[in-house]
Amino acid sequence: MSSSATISAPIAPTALDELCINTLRFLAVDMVQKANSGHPGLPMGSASMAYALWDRSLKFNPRDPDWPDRDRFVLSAGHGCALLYALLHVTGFDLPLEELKRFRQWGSRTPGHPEYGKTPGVEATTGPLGQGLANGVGMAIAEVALGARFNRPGHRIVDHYTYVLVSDGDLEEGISSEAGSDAGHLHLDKLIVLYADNHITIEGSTELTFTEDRMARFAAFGWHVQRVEQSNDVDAVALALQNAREKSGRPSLIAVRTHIGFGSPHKQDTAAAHGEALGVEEVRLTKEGMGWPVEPSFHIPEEALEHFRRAVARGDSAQTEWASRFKAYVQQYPGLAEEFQRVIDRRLPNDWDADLPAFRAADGPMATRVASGKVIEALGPRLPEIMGGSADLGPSTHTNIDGAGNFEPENWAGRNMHFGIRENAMGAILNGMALHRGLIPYGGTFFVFTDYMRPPMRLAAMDALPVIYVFTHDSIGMGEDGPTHQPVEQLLGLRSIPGMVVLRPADANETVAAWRVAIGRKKGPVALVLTRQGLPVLDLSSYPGIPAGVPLGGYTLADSPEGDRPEIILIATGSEVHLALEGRERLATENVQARVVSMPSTNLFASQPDDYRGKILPTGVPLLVIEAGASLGWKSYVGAQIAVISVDTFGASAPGSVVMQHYGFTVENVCKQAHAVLDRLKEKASCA
Ligand SMILES: Cc1ncc(C[n+]2csc(CCOP(=O)(O)OP(=O)(O)O)c2C)c(N)n1
Repeated sequence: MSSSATISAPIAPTALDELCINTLRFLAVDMVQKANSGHPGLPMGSASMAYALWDRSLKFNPRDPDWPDRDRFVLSAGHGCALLYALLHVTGFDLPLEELKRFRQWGSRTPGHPEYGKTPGVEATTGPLGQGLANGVGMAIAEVALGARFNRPGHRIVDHYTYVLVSDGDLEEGISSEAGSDAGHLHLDKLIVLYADNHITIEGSTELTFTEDRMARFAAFGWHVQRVEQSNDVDAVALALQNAREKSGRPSLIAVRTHIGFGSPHKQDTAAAHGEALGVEEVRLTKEGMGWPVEPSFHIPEEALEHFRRAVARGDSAQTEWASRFKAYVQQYPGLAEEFQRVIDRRLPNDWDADLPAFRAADGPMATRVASGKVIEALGPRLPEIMGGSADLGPSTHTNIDGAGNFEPENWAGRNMHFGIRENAMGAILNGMALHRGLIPYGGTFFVFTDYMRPPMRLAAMDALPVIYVFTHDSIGMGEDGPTHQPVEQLLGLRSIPGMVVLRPADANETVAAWRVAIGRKKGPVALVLTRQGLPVLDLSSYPGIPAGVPLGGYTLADSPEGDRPEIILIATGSEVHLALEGRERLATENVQARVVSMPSTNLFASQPDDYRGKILPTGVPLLVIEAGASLGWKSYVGAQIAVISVDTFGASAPGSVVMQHYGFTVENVCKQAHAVLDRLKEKASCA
């Protein structure tokens, strides 16, 4: 096969290379052993290929991990993070040895899987297998898109590679085919994937489950594929990397035959090396067998450290070289240079919202998906950093930017993306684009199909990424396609993701306001949940509270004549707001004075101060919630006689008992909360 090559140059690593590789191996071994938790096998087997990349190719500056033109490195097999932490420490990132000794402990910068934002040099949160690979595709897309926008002849200010290290599990996951197919189709030739082909997963040999020809699979996707037979052959890996960089028009997969738990006399090449500490005795035998001092642990030979730390000077000179190129660019193209800085800093231009429409009652009925499409049209020319599309539902999701061209191999300047019917990869690609910086990515599909992209949405929230989702056909109101296409529990599901802002606007004008929230949110994803069916337009002259109310999540859209003393409050979201308004009028004829609260975002409303929420939903006034979705979740509005001990944020990396304690799962807290409920009830009874 012309696109495949096997590289096995018979060159042994130099003594210094070997010393450095063993340093990485044993740092990882000691980290896992000290924590008595983690995955030593992959780091031991992949240390040599990671070393070949980090020592010979990777462009990075440990002293400025966020330098925009650095190469990206994503460890998709996040369970092997001890290797990444070892690399970050020895090459001089702000990750002291002390942190390596606190691997997987409470509050450390070395959590159980890499967490973006927690550790300098970690480019993406990884752990759910396959996601990191698709993140890499998104990063590579961002690189070529920004290159197309900003590079000029003789001035390449965006010019870097994206490297991803994957394991068997990454390639077994379906998302790897979605993302691999997309990357091949798009000719993303600056994406290079190293595959730790160690033939072992948790349940044993890959012979149990994973026997297809992976190389042929990626070659069929349009990738350039190479095989390195011996992972310890650093020069062969370096050569394969060089070949990959020189290959234009295709992303690269380099399958490297690694050995899980390399060097461990009883665990190498077995699943036993995968997910638990080697054990004191096995650590001793492994170290002895490889000529490594058994004590002290966390040993870093001076010679190795000195060699690794050259990365600091190398990074500094690479960045300095880039800075001088950027300086020349500033002189030649001052406007573009300013734009580049602006998008990298995620600053919005002053007039970004100047063309946003205000809809009138006469424009209705209008589906909120249609209104959203008009907003995207208005934003397109003023916000060149917005870029996105749909998972083959563009004509229904109204996600096209008019006149912005298709993003495709012949036109990386295009901003309309066609993700194909690949929702999971779409979500992860959007994350990669956001992680890269320089773009505001968005993606759309039918709301019910968010079930296919929940893993990347969860990670977008965890990483506080500014990704925008355009989800249409938002309820049973979408009609004929039936229950398979009618979302019911999806609203509740999305709202329950910590940090996810879900907005379900009631009409075209609330949709405009919702988009304002989405564009303005620099940290964290926003899901816009939109109707298929037409809805009346709430004219701003009759409902002037909309623009200020939507960002607060919930607001009084129509009040009772008594103002702050309604007899009942009707809370509604999205299309049901119109029903609430009708209900209010009918109730008035029956001498019941109701207030209508439109609540496009329960998440945003929950984050408002108590006094605001108390004003909108005064204590003691009965509530009627109207929403075409699961009721669970609204129970939090039922009253003061309930207390909940729950987990409403993400977890944290530390031993289980410590985490439980920090989150309030203690006898003391159980008693404290019980007393609080009883006291409140007593107080109520004595007032009665
Ligand atoms: C989506 C997902 N499913 C399951 C897991 C649990 N898991 C962690 S590693 C792993 C497979 C290990 O095999 P491999 O990917 O080859 O890694 P290695 O054994 O080489 O360390 C599994 C199933 C996960 N992290 N993500």
